[in-house]
Amino acid sequence: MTIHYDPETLKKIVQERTIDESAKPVLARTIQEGIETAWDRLEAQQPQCGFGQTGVCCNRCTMGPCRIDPYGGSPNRGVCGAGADLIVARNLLDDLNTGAAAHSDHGREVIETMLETAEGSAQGYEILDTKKLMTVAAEYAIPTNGKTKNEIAKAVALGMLEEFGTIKNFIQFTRRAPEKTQAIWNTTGIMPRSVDREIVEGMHRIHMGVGADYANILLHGLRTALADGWGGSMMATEVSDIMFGTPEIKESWVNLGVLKKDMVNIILHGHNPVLSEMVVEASRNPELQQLARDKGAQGINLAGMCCTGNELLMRKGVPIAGNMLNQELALATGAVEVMVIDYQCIFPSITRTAACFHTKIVSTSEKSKVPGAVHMEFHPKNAMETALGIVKLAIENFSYRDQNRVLIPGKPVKMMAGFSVEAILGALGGTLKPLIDAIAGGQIKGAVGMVGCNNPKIQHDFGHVALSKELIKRDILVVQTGCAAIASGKAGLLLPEAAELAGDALKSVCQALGIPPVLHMGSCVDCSRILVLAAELAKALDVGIDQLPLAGAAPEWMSQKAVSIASYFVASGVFTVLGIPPKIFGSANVVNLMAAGLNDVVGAAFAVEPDPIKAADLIEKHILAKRKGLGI
Ligand code: CUV
Ligand code: SF4
Repeated sequence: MTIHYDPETLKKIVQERTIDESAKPVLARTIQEGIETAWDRLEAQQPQCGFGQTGVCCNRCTMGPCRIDPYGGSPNRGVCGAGADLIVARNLLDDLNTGAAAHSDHGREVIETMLETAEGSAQGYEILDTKKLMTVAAEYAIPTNGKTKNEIAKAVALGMLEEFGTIKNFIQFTRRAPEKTQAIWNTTGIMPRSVDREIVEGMHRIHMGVGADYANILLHGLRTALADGWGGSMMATEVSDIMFGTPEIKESWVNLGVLKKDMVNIILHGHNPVLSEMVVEASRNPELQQLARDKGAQGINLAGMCCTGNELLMRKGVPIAGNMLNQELALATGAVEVMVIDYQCIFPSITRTAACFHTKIVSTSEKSKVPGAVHMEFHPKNAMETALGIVKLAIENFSYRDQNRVLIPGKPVKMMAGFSVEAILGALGGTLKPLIDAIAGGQIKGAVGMVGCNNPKIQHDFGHVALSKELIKRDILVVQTGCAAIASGKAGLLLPEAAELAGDALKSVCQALGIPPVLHMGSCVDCSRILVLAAELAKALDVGIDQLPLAGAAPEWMSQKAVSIASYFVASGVFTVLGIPPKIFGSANVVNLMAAGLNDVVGAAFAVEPDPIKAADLIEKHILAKRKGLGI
């Protein structure tokens, strides 16, 4: 069915939805052909529920559901007697728990894969980065003398798995934080004890009738978030590096234009690299390459999406088709044989979108099945077999593609990625000193960690790109992960040439080092790399992280994981600006605590500012104040 819009109206709708040039023609197609997308579904949800938006809706027990008048009227208590403060705080902790659990469960799977690899029961994997393995083994006080690589990896894996439910009452990687920051966590009582414990306790605390003190609930939220950032996520990053290699600076390509009309296209979407790394291997299999040619294709083309894409980009240079709001558009190109999904941020309706074309969705995780998908369940012990099977399925599906319906718009944009902390150190000549000197000398005013998703409530990629441009113009270095980094890639900000858009001082630093003014540090779990970088800077200056001229930003966030990330940034001492308001405005007390009170607890707080210029103003003001505090 084709719906006819006059060209001006169509252009206007597309314009309002995205700034991603390669996405625009495909978005227009979805509108004309009635292929439903998140933007359409957001429209269908209007007006969204005001109780939900302000966080005052509670559905925790069967005396409810209850809702509080967000403007202080009646009703002001749920059936159990809970008021707005408690309901809002519990809902927020619920989101945070879910986000911390998602990151950490992903981390656990990577660690289990390393364990099985070390024990020789996984298929196709090896321990790639022995140097990092040794560093981490030393942190865990694991003896390495006379031990084989696999023996050490096994001990590290077991040591980390223990962190999920340990009774030693701290998570090892929290020791990477500067002492002053650790002291704040100890004083406040938010030093995370173990990953699972904080999440489970968080779930306990939101049960009906467990505590009525909103502040006490939110403090535990900070502890849970720290267990994610310095625990589950950091372990996911470090073990992925040990298994698949610590990222090095490399070039690749981004946007829907990375799909190829004459090739078998496989999109790898989701978050966990353990299977997708094997798909990369499988796609190089000579027999499958031949099979692809036999089917009339030039070869096999892999493209990443969201954070699985970021993981593959960082380590293997695999091009990226796009971020969260590109997932349906990638399918609507009609050029995708298979979209492989693991988990998180995958639209549940993705198989409906795929059904408009020949595309097959292949689900691979026992935890994440989707009706209408081909389920090819992945486990470390059958990893290579599964990956080969997936590639073969894609090749066979190529024959069913209707080339007349293929719409691959524009050309991909070049980008630079792979900025792990190790790679940044490498670019600086092995020490942070040049960076510290540049900050102290004012060539770099400060740095911002920009993270998080897309959200159809704001023009796709605009939040990330506009804020990034505004910050670099003010000589503030930007480091990014997740969908934010992909947005910058599409906008050309991840190139050394983008230094032209920076202020003169930052521009000269970037040009001297040959780096972009916006650095791609990886996937969402790799926000832990930002923590490590901040910790190293603080330790070099003998201060707490909260004293550094740093800030966080999540201009287009949507997921519960983003709640956890933003919270561990703040709990680590990093002022963080959100572009999308969190669902807390039904409680003035919760808002005050989050936006101000936390300054006295952890030395940082949140702000909400959707306007990129005003957000940059807030950030710059904060950074200048921190510089003053340091006497620079
Ligand atoms: Ni986590 S950043 S949508 S894919 S959490 Fe998913 Fe990475 Fe947001 Fe983007
Ligand atoms: Fe209502 Fe209280 Fe039950 Fe929530 S926990 S649904 S506020 S009675």
